[in-house]
Amino acid sequence: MSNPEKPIITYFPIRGRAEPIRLMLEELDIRYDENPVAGRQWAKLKREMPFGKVPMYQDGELRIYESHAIYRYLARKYDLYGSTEQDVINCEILEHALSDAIEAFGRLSWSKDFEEKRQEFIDGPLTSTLANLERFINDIPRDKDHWVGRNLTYIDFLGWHYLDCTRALAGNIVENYNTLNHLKQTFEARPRIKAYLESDRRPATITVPNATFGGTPETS
Ligand SMILES: N[C@@H](CCC(=O)N[C@@H](CS)C(=O)NCC(=O)O)C(=O)O
Repeated sequence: MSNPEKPIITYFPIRGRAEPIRLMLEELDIRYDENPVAGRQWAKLKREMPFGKVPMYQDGELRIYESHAIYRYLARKYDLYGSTEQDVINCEILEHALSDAIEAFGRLSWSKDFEEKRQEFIDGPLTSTLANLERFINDIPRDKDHWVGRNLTYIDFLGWHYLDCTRALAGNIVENYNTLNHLKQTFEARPRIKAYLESDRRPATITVPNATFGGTPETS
């Protein structure tokens, strides 16, 4: 049965783990509501969340917790999970690799020694992650405009989000990686994605105080 209600994203008013969800809904042209969590409201809501965390995604009767369960739900529902077994496997490999990479970014962003650790992070984990991603995707079946296979998958969204986050730390570092840079540019040129990036629907804050910056790819 079709769902006449708009899905609802419950999350802090930042990009963070909800951003790939927003990007997918925007590209699919699905209208959604945001339930931004703020201040004291969080203490109450936290007790209602099974793992004390957000995002939560509501789609009709469904309440989905855990960001990756949400990404995969959207991928299954909207055919963004690859069209061959090899594509599905590559999607899941990249999903986990990107998740590790973004967790490391988050840990650094929260760190009290952010400024001291920043360059070390760029020269170490960030550079090796970008090189590994570039090498891996150059080796798997895909066309030049997609991370995996020949069609859009949820990895195009997770991958772009990760590459976009690197700008806050390391400016144009992605430009050193031809394949990643091409994927980034192709993705952000998609008309609905471009419109979203330029809209005020997009939270200005990436994740946490040390890694905040606003604007669109064109301006920041
Ligand atoms: N494994 C969870 C982690 C979620 C998570 O850490 N959420 C953070 C925001 S990004 C949160 O709710 N923090 C508030 C808290 O822990 O009180 C997921 O992927 O959804």
